[in-house]
Amino acid sequence: LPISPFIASLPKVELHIHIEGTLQPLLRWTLAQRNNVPLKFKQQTYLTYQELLESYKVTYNHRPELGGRKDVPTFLEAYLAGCEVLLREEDFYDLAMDYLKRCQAMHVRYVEPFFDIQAHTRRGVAAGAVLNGYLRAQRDGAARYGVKSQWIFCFLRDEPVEDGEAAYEAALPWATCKGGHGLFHAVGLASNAYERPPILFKKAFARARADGLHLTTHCDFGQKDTHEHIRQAIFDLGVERIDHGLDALDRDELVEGLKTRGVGLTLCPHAYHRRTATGALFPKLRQLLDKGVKYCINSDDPAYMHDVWIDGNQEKAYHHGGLSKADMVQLGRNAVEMSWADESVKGSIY
Ligand code: ES4
Ligand code: ZN
Repeated sequence: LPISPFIASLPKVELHIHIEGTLQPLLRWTLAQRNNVPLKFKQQTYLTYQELLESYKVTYNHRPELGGRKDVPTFLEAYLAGCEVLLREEDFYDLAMDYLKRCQAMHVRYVEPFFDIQAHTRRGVAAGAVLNGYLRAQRDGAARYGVKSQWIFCFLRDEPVEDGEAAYEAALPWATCKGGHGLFHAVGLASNAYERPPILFKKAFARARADGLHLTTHCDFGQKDTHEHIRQAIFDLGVERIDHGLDALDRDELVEGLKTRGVGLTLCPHAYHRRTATGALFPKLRQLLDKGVKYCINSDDPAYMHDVWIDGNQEKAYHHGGLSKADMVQLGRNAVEMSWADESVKGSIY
């Protein structure tokens, strides 16, 4: 789907993107050479850049535990395999600068990227290498590309809660709170949600709230127990946003909860469209608008989702969702309102 001039020229705010999910084949190849890391994935080794490029064309499997095939890799397996080339502070810096440069080209003015620090520290990478790399990119990206960012620490929900709490403790000096370096201002919950309900992280989230940080959590589309996860996120954790959360549409009490608590959804249409028929998916975007649920359009993991970035996701919503230009502008404004940017930044975007 080509990007229309209307979508291309919209000023943008992105609130749901995993920085590690922006690692494109060229940078991955470059970092593999620089760090002398073989490009292995499952039984395969990518020996040429062409082979690596080919590997990005697949649509990853939906999770086998939810009825998917066992012989096709899952998205998370591919995403974590990509992370293996990220070892040094410079690598994390280059990854983030690559993305922020692309933001400038897409007219993304402000972004709140997620980072999965545990995906790196559990491989033996020092937390400081990850955090200082992103921190330098936060500063240089704003100065060089005019793209401001405030970052979101994600707990890996399929790891023990205590491991996440320890990772949080180690990262806290890089947060916005009390004299920190100011990299991240929020926490989120990512990775495999299967039998890992948000409630498990209630204490960790309460701690982050007490530290003055904002709260969001993934409630992926079509997951097992998705409605209960959304209910917990709204009513038990008291998050300010939900990442995905599209299944709330099925239940009046969840729609009502989102509205009365002012919880917005960060949707990623292409992520769902990979495994959902057009006619089953896009009417939901119209319905959410009609019901008065606040949401915005985002990209999730564009490098691993057929190179579809925020503009491509907006184009899909515009083209398939029956949304008007005015609706699209409203969704852009929603992103500004749902963001946790300083008022001065919010006021500068539209
Ligand atoms: C993710 Cl698509 C998706 N789902 C869950 N966790 C994630 N982390 C990065 N991308
Ligand atoms: Zn996500």
